[in-house]
Amino acid sequence: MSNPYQEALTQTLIERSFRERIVLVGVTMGGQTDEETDEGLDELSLLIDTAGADEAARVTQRRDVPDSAFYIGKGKVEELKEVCLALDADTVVFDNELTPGQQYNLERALGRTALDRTAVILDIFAQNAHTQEGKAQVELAMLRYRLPRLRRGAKAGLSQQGGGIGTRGPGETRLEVDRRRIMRRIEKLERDLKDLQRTRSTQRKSRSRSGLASVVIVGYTNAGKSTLLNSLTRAGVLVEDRLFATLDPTTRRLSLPGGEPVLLTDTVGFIRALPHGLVESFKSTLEVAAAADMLVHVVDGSATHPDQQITAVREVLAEIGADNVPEFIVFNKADMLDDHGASLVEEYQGAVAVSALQQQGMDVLLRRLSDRMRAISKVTELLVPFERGDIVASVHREGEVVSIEEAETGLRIRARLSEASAGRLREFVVTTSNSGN
Ligand SMILES: Nc1nc2c(ncn2[C@@H]2O[C@H](COP(=O)(O)OP(=O)(O)OP(=O)(O)O)[C@@H](O)[C@H]2O)c(=O)[nH]1
Ligand SMILES: [Mg+2]
Repeated sequence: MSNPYQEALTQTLIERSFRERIVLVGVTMGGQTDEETDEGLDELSLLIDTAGADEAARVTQRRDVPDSAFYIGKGKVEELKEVCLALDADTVVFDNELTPGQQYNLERALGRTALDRTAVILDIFAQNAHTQEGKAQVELAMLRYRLPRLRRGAKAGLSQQGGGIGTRGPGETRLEVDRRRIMRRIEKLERDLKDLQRTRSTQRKSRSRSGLASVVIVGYTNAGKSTLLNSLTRAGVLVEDRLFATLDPTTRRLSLPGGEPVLLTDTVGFIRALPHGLVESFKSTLEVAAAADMLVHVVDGSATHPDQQITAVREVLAEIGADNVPEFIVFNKADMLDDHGASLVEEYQGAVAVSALQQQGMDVLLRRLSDRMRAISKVTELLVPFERGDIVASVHREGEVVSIEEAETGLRIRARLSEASAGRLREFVVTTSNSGN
């Protein structure tokens, strides 16, 4: 990569966690249960494993509110230090988001790197970004995360505490220079990404001219989104039992039974409390979901709490403005379930259960998707002169007629038509409205 800053930043985070032994810290707040904290730590452990490090131990605490200086209590900080010493762990990772101040205080008190969940997710994203856009988005997210955390080197920071003479040395100046440089880089990345976004929206427009509807696969990370795209289209997208294996979107054409072909896109997965800065930086990738005609929401049916994953995904969808796009829920990994997903399908109206890996239930999925696509296609109103029986016939052939009534000058036909058909018949089109569903 051309930019030394990104390289250095990525490198720091990767080196920090690479094959390191890490102590996980979980805090159970007010209304939470210990079980929830444990489940959070299980997921953090998976994230850490994906980032290339190992869990050495877990330290937990129950609190009403986070301690402003250390997040956990001072006694807990001592305990944490002892655990780190005993296990020779040189990094601690909090499942909660730390403020830059808390992170700094913890590092000083523990003499070790203190990270939070966001830093681990950023690290994984940095390892998995491959396209120019993906890399730019990750770099932007990392810089935004690092900026408020910039310090003079730890040692300089300690010896120069207290202000006054000695604090305005070269260390301070370098910090300011670093800060300015990072800010300039952030602005440049924001500009570049805006350009890429413009290109993307132009591409989207030309696609909608092609008349193909856009179906976007969304879902919790590791739910099997890429496996589903592959098994439906032989796309050959990388599938791994790791979190965030996919960062860059892939689009393939998919033929639906008895319907028009659609464009099917696989994209980045979501996770509980996806860092806001990351969502913000990934706007251009996530936009495809907001602009979709239909979301195929893939859920890992074998997860401990599929409903919580659904909620987490819907929260991110709302954050990116995709919460009004029709959603089709697909419970995946049915092969792992005793009832093959029957109870989940019963609970979620209109959902289907499949095994993308074993290609089970794919025909039902395709039929249901085709039905849903027809139901959401737009209702076009046409006014066709009485003598144009040929046009009436082609409306019947190409679309689904909702109603026909006689008007003064001809037949008023309301029909669901593809954009392509509506385009061909445009001289007869009066209005187009979304029928919703
Ligand atoms: N048992 C079972 N495993 C599956 C199924 N579908 C996918 N998997 C496995 O689940 C893991 C994740 O699959 P992916 O397709 O990479 O999941 P993804 O949603 O694209 O994940 P990210 O891109 O990382 O967010 C892989 O190990 C797959 O082999 C399925 O139907 N049954
Ligand atoms: Mg994937």
